[in-house]
Amino acid sequence: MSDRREFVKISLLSSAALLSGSKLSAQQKIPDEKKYNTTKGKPVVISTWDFGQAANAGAWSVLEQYGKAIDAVEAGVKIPEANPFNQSVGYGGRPDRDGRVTLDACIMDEQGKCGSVACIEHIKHPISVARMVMERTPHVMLVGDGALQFALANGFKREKLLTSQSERDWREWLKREKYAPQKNIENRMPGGADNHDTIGMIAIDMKGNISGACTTSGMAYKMHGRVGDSPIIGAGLYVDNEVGAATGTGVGEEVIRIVGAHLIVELMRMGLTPEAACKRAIERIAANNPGNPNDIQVGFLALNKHGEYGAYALQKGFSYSVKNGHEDVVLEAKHLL
Ligand code: SD4
Repeated sequence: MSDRREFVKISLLSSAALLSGSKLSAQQKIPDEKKYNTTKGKPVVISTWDFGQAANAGAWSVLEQYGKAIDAVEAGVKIPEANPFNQSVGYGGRPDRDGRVTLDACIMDEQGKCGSVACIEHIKHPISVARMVMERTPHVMLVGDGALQFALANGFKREKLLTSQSERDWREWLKREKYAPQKNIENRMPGGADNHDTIGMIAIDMKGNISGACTTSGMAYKMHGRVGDSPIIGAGLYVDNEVGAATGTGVGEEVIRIVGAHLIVELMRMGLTPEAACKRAIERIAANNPGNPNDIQVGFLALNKHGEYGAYALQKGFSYSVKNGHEDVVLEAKHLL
């Protein structure tokens, strides 16, 4: 079966499952100002990039049925994880320079509980493994073979994640790049946002609780074993139920250097708006790269306890998706350069 036909089949099955599992009628699902208390901005889900819009729809189907934010963000990011045409997340992700698809993911809930997997292979939904690390182990993070063993022991299926398209692209890259990892390879790929980047997602549920998830295949053609910011709590994602949450996308090494998501949450705690906090973090990244800020891209996205959201990027081109009771939009982030 072709990749596309397989994905269409999976999508139809998932929609059917969602519909059959739904307890509310279609009419009750229509957003309603009172029901969703939209003046307070809840519930709301935001995520990185324009492909976040499809993921937000998955999260929304949980939120609108009074589901928990943690369930919403997991359900939401599983959508790009399962999409073989998204070559930066999960199944179909671009491999490392050795041709191996290695995935990074983390999740964090309203109680500050968190779980993470890094450099995990052969598992289509690393976000669900991360959640299981959070819920069934005394640890926060499992990596590589240990993460795979844990997943297999807990019922996850071993699958081939390298699609024919991603394998073809990798073989082409090998001819041109002579096996040397590039700092910001995704910006040189044609085709726009579909061709790059992590999904980071944050949601507030009807009760006002906040959770987040972040999942990626990481920088394309990275060295084997390289881990970016996305599975690192505090760098790629951070949630504090009293304040808000933040996530990001782009060159993970730069995000780790400033512990980006945690920095943004702390700036919001001090009173900055989500956008101002993201901007301040981006300015630090620019300051860390005085010679060559044009070689890198980082975008941050944040949500505060009141449901106010904002984003900021180093360079033009970072989009993010927002869904709440009165809007379902893709927005362009402001940028520094
Ligand atoms: C990483 N931040 O692995 C992730 C991937 C990404 O642009 O967003 N790349 O560094």
